[in-house]
Amino acid sequence: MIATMNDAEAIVANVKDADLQRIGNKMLNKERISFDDGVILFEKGSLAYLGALANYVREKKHGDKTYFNRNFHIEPTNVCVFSCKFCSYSRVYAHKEEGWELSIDQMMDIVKSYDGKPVTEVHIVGGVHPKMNLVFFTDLLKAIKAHRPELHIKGFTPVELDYMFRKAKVSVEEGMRITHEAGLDSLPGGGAEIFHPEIRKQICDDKVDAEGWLHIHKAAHELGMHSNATMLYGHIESFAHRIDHMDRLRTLQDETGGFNTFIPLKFRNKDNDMSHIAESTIVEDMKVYAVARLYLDNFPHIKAYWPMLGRKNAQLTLSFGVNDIDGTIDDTTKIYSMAGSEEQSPTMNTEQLVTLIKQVKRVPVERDTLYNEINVF
Ligand code: V47
Ligand code: SF4
Repeated sequence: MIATMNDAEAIVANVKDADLQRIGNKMLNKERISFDDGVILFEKGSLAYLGALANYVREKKHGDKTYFNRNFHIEPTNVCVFSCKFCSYSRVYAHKEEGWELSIDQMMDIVKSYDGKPVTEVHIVGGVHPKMNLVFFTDLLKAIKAHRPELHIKGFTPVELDYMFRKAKVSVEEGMRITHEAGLDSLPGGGAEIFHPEIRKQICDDKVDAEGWLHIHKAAHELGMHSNATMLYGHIESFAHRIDHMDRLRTLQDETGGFNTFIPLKFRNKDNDMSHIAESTIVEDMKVYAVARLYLDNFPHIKAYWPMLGRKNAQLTLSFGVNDIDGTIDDTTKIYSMAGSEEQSPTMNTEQLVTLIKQVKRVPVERDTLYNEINVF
């Protein structure tokens, strides 16, 4: 813990800048902060100030509890029709011999390799392969549910879903109903990047836009499904673009209440078309987590994705508003190792995750995807 409630009150009372004091008082009085307030926090907030406020909010909401889950990933393909400039992972369709594409049987072999193991979630996300269509994925979802009905399937970003639905010529609502009925339980947060068109045009011009992304999550929420949201930060975006991104999410959350978790994703610069851009500092990373905790007052959880940040930095986030560090993962994702993360083979067993959390004096809680508590350590 870096700050208790009294620490937060003291730090707000003593801050010299009038704007920061006004915003700090809003936080202490549980008032929502405005768009401009969010930008000011990035512009003027010191690491210590933002950390104290974010930790105050985190402890009000969750005390010391820090959630994790037991999950594994399936990445059906890294062949992709799109060409996001930050992506180190995809192989364009024209060079698909450099990529992988898994059959339903191969993916079921992965699922079966977890038989008898206490995983609660499979996370399915990958590139957009033109031959992997709605029928292919609904067959996959049905096969997983037939084999292990209680396994929660969190899968597909709006980038993949938008492409599937268009090719199948179904509306977003119809497509979400079909995938949900086939077994899709919730949506992960990917594909959001930075919503603002000024940035989206430069980093991922050809995939689903902000309105399309939000439409798909809204349709999922209307079916009673939950979902996550990410933000890819630390490249060419401004502070206002980050707040714009969070603001669009906060607005949809006011309407539907369907988001569980917000996950800031630090841009990693290895082997992609944006490698010339320096990665953000650890100070900036912590500020992003803290401002997210302060701005997204209607999001229950803020998650640090340890395979991307590294284990020690993930520990640090727990003092900057974060209350979830994702899952055991079991070396089943390549997205971050290919983009330059220090975690080249991301696996932690439950004991290691529990130790990581306990080392920084928080209480590890194993959860399922919907944050039902399974075990408090
Ligand atoms: O949308 C791609 C990101 C995302 C890079 O919902 C990169 O629980 C950094 O969304 N540097 C996919 N990031 C992963 C994702 C995710 C991960 C963990 C948990 C959840 C969840 C969702 O990965 C993409 C993109 O924003 N990404 N390349 C890169 N070079
Ligand atoms: Fe394709 Fe996703 Fe990579 Fe973009 S980030 S190129 S949509 S795999």
